[in-house]
Amino acid sequence: IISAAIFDLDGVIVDTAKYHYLAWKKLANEIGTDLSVEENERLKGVSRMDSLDIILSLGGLQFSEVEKVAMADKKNTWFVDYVNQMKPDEILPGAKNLLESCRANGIKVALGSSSKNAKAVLDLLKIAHLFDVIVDGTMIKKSKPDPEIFLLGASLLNIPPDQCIVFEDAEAGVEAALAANMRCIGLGSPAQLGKANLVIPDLKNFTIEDMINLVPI
Ligand code: B16
Ligand code: MG
Repeated sequence: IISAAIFDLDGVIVDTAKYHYLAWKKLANEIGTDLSVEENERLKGVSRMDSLDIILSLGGLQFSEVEKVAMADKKNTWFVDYVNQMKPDEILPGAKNLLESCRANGIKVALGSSSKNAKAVLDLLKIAHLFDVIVDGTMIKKSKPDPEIFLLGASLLNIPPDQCIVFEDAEAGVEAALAANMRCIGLGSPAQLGKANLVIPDLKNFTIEDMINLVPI
């Protein structure tokens, strides 16, 4: 049975992934390296400092901890500037509908995002009230693919992990969900998310009936 749905934020509910990419690429260029679209896939679902470490190792660069913190802060300032211009109509197609129908059908709803900006983004989109529990990057020690984020969501909802289903767009997120002993629906390409129980392109035509057919309530 399924009693709770846990949603990733970037790439599932809203396309903030494009703003993360723009801000990281700007930083990469500033320090004399670059970040391709393919390389950027490795940053999805990964914490801010881990993302920076991946960029630096791709570019063969090394900096002190103090310099790295300053770079991560700079990237975040650019990201927040982009996000502040976002409008509620940037919610990805089908996402709000699915959140509302989960609630209408008695399925608990949690957010499981590695982002420290998650609450601010939900407030901007005016959808924070649709979540019973919000778990974000400020509440965890280990980022995806570690299952900590999803296990914390399940425990705050008071629902056993095997009754939870996770919606994820990142490989690290799919791995985190499976490591938490949860079912997982991947949003994106089967080549990247093949480990998920089901991979669909997006939530546009995905209904709660589809979710229930996959795993009966
Ligand atoms: P911040 P998610 C993740 O969010 C993003 O996918 C990832 O690219 C980002 O680095 C991470 O949040 C941390 O974000 O810098 O805002 O704390 O996909 O888990 O919702
Ligand atoms: Mg994501």
